[in-house]
Amino acid sequence: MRTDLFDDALPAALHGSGLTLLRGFALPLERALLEDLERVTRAAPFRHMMTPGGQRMSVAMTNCGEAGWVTDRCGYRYAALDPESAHPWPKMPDSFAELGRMAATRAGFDAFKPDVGLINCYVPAARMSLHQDRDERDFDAPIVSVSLGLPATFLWGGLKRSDRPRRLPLSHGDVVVWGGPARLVFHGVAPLADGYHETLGRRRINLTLRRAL
Ligand code: MD3
Ligand code: FE
Repeated sequence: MRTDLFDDALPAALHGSGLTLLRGFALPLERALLEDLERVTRAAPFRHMMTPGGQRMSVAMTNCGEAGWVTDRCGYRYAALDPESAHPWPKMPDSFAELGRMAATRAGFDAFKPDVGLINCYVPAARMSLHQDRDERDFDAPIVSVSLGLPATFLWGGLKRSDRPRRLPLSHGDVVVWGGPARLVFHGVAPLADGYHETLGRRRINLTLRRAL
């Protein structure tokens, strides 16, 4: 039995799931997004954070906006200051906020105003294990995710960690809106396959736009 979600099975699985897949939605904004990404990461460089259990994450992260998602030996939280610099995180670029708003509107969420942009950087073999995003204040707001660079296999689970995840391929420019019943599902990213992307090189960047505070 096939359990992956390439083309044919996907539309049916998406129906009523709360997940809206917008293939290529970020492409018209590619230049602005990459320029703004460069500005943010110059002010707040990618870093490998530590999980509360003491593991160094294979994904490097940074943030922009009113606060940033951080993890260290004390736990996970949103923090107003970048712990590396003790300065506020860089301002959320208009291109990010506008893309988040437009994608959320397409998915049926009006007036989405993200206050945090978490930026993940994957190199080949980097991965993110199954988890829920539950450090945000309001689960009624969706999370908008923007994939850039190398393709990845996104793992889309259920409300229990033990639910077998579906595999959803995501590539450069794809945008996903997770809301309603999809907001608290377990999810992750399979180890990144090696490759080279013409604008981002040997990396995948994922931007998540959130209403966290
Ligand atoms: C489903 N990032 O940063 S984005 C994360 O590709 C994270 O870097 C992955 O999971 C990445 O927390 C996946 C897609 C995503 C983001 C948030 C979600 C899926 C989600 C929140 C709830 C349900
Ligand atoms: Fe997540």
